[in-house]
Amino acid sequence: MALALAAVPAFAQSKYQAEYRLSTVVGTAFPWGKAGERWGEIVRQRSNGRINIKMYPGASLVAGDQTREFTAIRQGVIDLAIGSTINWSPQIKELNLFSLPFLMPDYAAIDALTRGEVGKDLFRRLERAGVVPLAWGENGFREVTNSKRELRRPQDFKGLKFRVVGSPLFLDTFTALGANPTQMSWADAQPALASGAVDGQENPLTIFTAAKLHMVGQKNVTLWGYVADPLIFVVNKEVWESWTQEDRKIVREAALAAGKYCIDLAREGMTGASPAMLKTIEGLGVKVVKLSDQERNAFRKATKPVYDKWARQIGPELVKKAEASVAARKKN
Ligand code: X2X
Repeated sequence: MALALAAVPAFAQSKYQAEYRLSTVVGTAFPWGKAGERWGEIVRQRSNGRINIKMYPGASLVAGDQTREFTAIRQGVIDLAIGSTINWSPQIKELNLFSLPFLMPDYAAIDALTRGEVGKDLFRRLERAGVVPLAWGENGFREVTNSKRELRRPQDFKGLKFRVVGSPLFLDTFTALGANPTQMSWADAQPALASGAVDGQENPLTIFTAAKLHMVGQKNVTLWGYVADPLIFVVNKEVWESWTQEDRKIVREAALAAGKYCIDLAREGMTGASPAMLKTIEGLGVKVVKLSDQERNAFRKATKPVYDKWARQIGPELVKKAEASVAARKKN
């Protein structure tokens, strides 16, 4: 019996599924979806097809309700996911960290958090919640856009209707600026912008261009860099444990490679004195406002009470650690 078992390849002894479902919010027109595709490709190739990952963009495994994605991973409705810290923050309150207004002034600050002690703390937190975190990716700095006017000062937000993402922190931030925020999924955001039900939204510029938000009236972009959302590659725990050590290594290394690819894509054309991405967006007939330090400080001040309130909810120790990591960062 023992002999017969030894002759069976290790993977055939455990229960491998015909397909593993990978959830993302957006598809392959976006760095996020491209990273999902890449993750699946590397795994399929290196595992000789043992692990066959199929991507389900549009958070379609949870009927588009991206704030339920994390729960669905835990329950096994989703096998793997690349998720935004924002979308999972209703379940993991510590992930709200990245949404604290003006915590991260630049890319080096994001890296200082995700690659340092804070990143490790957050991965431990996710493990305690019953998922297996493998790597970081990036959606990007979330810039604010609208159909009505240039936004340079907090008072310019007054009375404007904004679509915001699923964490209540965003409701507080936009309310503090005198705007009217409404929470909705990304799937609902686009028709709401098109019909004028909302005036504006906030998202990384890669989302702006790939989703063609200039076609739904978004003629003003303000670069305020108030928050950025990293992405996290995770696997459902039971699925992970059903794989051999060799296959776990393949999936982990592929996630790290796809994560790096995602971050590179998310930052492409965004830096330098005259970033290519801004030229592209201006070429679409969109007015781009870049805030001076002084103008940015007015927003920092206006949103300070939101920062303080949420720092208490996230956990003052974690927030202090994050602030210290940002202060000590090596500038890129
Ligand atoms: O819904 C959004 O704005 C998006 C696509 O950026 C996220 O999933 C956080």
